[in-house]
Amino acid sequence: MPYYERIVILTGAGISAESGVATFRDKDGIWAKYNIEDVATPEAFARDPAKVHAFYNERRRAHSGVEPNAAHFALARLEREHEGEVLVVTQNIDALHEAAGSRNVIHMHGELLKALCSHCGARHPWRDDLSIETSCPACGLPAGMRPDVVWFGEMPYRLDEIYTALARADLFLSIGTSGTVYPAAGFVAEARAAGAHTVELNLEPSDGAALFHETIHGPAGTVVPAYVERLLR
Ligand code: BJW
Repeated sequence: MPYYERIVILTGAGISAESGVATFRDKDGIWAKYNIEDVATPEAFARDPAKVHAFYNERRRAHSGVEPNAAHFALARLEREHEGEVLVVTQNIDALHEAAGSRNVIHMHGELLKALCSHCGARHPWRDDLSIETSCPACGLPAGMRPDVVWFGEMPYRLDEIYTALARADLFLSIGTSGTVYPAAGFVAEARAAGAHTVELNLEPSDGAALFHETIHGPAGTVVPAYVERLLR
């Protein structure tokens, strides 16, 4: 295994599957039970905020019982022990990378344990249920609090930083993502065009599997620790 100086790792729902967090597009995934148009667009929130709050309240409650798995811990170990740069860009809104010890993490689709005030733009750590009656702790106005997540049609967070990191990366790993949601699905092409070696680690070939130099298929909790071990050796 060559030495890589700047590693960018994209993670998706599959890395948290073995922690008991549902994925989106697997046969028993979230989108098999809910319509995207009902719960994951700004239009849905404007039309029926109570339904959208109920969806995220349930996921926030479920989050309190979940723990990182071997894949999250392996990435935290990589950040700790690798001499070069390691950046995790996650599409996940759970807090499992941080719980495992990763520090250099970008949540491009937001965070379940934060709330965002649509009146004043303030962000707050949030563990309780949200409702249309919830007032913003900063501006005091009711009816504007929403989960701090990125819905379809909204701009993902910190894209400038992500594209800068992709342009400098010499290794790009994609872990546990179906490669169906943009712009994340386009990151492999960006990194590859900039000269990075690209590797997919996923349970099965993703939609974009052909774009990677290398593909490793299996559960994240097994293949990620093994890959990290090889990188650090
Ligand atoms: C395992 C495993 C195990 C299982 N081990 N692996 C047409 C073309 C191109 C783009 C578009 C288009 N039409 C619309 C768009 C844009 C749209 C988009 O991409 N749509 C596509 C569906 C086509 N994108 C957007 O709107 C984004 N914004 C944007 O583009 O802004 C630019 C812009 C804005 C405005 C104007 C103009 C431009 C925003 C996307 C937001 C996505 N939001 C969600 C919800 C977030 C909050 C929440 O969690 O509720 O993000 S949707 C959902 O999908 C969530 C995820 O982060 C995201 C990706 O899912 P992920 O992680 O890949 O999960 P799965 O379930 O799909 O895959 C899991 C994988 O794991 C599978 O492969 C399994 O095999 C594997 N797996 N167990 C390893 N144990």
